Amino acid sequence: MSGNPDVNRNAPHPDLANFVLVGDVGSGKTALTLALLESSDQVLKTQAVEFHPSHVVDTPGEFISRPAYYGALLSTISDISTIVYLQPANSRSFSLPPGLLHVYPGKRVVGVVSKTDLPDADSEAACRIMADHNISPPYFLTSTATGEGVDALRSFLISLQVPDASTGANEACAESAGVGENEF
Ligand SMILES: Nc1nc2c(ncn2[C@@H]2O[C@H](COP(=O)(O)OP(=O)(O)OP(=O)(O)O)[C@@H](O)[C@H]2O)c(=O)[nH]1
Ligand SMILES: [Mg+2]
Repeated sequence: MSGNPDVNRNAPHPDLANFVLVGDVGSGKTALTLALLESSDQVLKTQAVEFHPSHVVDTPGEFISRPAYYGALLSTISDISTIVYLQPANSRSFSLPPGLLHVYPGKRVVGVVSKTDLPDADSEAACRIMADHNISPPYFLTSTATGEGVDALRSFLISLQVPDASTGANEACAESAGVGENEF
């Protein structure tokens, strides 16, 4: 894992740190990672865990779509405090493995609706799916095609580096989700 401060010093957002993106194959993890980092790298299929500076970690979707990879996922997230879970706006299936967060009950989970620009997007439904699976609001509605929500998510993730901050999410979606605290 690269936590090299010399590398990070040149990053546009040196305080963006300590989170891992998880979500189904093609849910938009790599595109969102690069947008958050303001990287001009090409979005390619993720073949293995990718460690960016400051413990920003992009995972292959196979990590959660194939139980054989759960062990690899667990070891990848072990020393990272925040899990960013992507729920595509046009998907009705929830893909965070059941029980994953029970192994590491101290993790914060940030719910992100990805691909909100798609014609068949239903962001409200995506929020409800996360709420139904005990991911608490706020939720962040994002599109790397339009840039929607990327700055707000980045600000929120940076704010997590200091205690007791939580701003910038889509409140309307959070309210419509109508859930309380999660159990993680
Ligand atoms: N329209 C639209 N397309 C997106 C968005 N985000 C990602 N995509 C596209 O969706 C495809 C998959 O995006 P990736 O970022 O590679 O998805 P991933 O979750 O990293 O996929 P794996 O690495 O296979 O797990 C690519 O063709 C992206 O260009 C978005 O917000 N809107
Ligand atoms: Mg990827």
